[in-house]
Amino acid sequence: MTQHVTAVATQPIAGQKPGTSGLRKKTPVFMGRHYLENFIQSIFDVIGCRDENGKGKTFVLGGDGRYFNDRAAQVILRMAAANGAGRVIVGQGAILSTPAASHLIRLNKTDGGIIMSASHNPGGPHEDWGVKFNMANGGPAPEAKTEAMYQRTLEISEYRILEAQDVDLTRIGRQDLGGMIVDVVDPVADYAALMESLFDFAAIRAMFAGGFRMRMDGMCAVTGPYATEILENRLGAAPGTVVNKVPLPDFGGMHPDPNPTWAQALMDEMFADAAPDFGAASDGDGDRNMVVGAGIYVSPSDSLAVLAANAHLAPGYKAGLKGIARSMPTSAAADRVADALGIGKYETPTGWKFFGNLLDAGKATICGEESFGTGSDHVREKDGLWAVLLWLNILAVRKQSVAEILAEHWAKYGRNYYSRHDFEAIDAAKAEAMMQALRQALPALRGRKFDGMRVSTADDFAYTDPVDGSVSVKQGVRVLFQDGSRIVYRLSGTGTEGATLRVYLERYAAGPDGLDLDAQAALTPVIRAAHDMAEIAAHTGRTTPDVIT
Ligand code: VG1
Ligand code: CO
Repeated sequence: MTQHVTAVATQPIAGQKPGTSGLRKKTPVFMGRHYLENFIQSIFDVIGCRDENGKGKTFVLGGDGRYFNDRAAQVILRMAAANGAGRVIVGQGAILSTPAASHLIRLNKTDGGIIMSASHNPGGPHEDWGVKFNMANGGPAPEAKTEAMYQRTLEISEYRILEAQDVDLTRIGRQDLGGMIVDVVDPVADYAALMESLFDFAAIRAMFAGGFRMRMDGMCAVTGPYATEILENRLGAAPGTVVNKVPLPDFGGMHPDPNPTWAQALMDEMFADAAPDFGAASDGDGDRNMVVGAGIYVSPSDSLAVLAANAHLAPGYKAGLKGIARSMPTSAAADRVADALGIGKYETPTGWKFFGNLLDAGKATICGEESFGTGSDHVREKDGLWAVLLWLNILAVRKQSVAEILAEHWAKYGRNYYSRHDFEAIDAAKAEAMMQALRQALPALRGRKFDGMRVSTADDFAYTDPVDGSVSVKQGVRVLFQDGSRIVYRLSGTGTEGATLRVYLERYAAGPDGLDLDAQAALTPVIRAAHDMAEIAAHTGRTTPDVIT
């Protein structure tokens, strides 16, 4: 077929700088003239669509089903063809959860993939849209690559696009797009097979058959089809276990961020009389998870620690773990497990891209973030359903409730009380000024007392990757106290409006007493210290957080 490639003249557009996880903007911004095209061309310019022998590369394409994904997918396909790519594997309906995309990239030994998602940010014509590139290992592009893409957006003068009709993304099978192969695949099948290879489906099936009840909230985002196939069809969970299971372009108006604030309905059900045994929710693109037991919320930091301590109970991890990695703001609960197991522990900056090297090098097997993200070396993204299934596998083997498992965990390791307080949509300049003032105050903080707690060290977290030596600075201000308590301050890198200040609070209780307090109550002095030290009210005008997790 003759190619009709148009080179469209364009100009750099300011602000196309990827954040913690790709480029996220308001949907109308992305729909603006040349906006998507400039960024996609910049990705292709940095990654290249042909290998050194001139052979077209293979990419994966999919997204969380949000508004504009369908049209963006057609643009991306036409641009991939025009830039010389040989083949693109697309999820049917342009749907792929982020972990499923990561798996397809690896399974098919492709050259990477493009994921259309703004993850936990709301979707719709007036909400958020986003896109990111994952490398051939299945993981988010490292900072050096995203920075190169950003630099490219600042000098771009044209993009290449094929003149062609839309590809039929509803039809599974092979199609041609100007000489490029487009393979439309079932978004769920390969991912479900991967899960079956890791977990004891027979044991989980027996647990459901024995009357175990679960609620899974898909939040009208991408997880629904995956959860329905795996939990209801393959594991025999009661029909209706998965709710809000159809991905909608606006997520049904829900905010697909699985935390106690935004997954309120699930929380209410899990704390009511006759609550199910286990509850879970996932985010827009299926990489996050919140897990809840009957009458008990599991903080993500604790979930990571419990999963790491019990992973050997699942077939995929029976040989044990090589190491555990957590993002810096995540509590040290996982470190205690690593110490007890005598394996490596790693502390990385926020964002899954920093785990990739540790996983590739075989230094870590399980990774986690306090922001409801857990995953392992089975893919190179965090994986919401994976965490839910590992919990189910552990529950099936231990035959205990979530509450009992947590109580035993804390009795053994002590408890890291933990919470994150978010102050949203703050004036960006004010938030920056607060962080700046805090950084300047760091040297003078050491030895000072707040609420009876003395500061032992205070710094601005910098990370040197142990595998490739790359350095990432200014990753969050952290203040450690002599009693083991800790406060971390950082600004979100995924928002699209103003600034979000995240304050991470932690306090350790060794036990045996004081292990079952309410987290906010246990953290009261740390919360007060956090406000005093950073003068949050004076800088931002805020005294109470918008979201508490
Ligand atoms: C947030 C979380 C971070 C997570 C990132 C992407 O980033 O804090 O832990 O990796 O979102 O998650 P930030 O910069 O806003 O704090 V997802 O599920 O939105 O891709
Ligand atoms: Co996500």
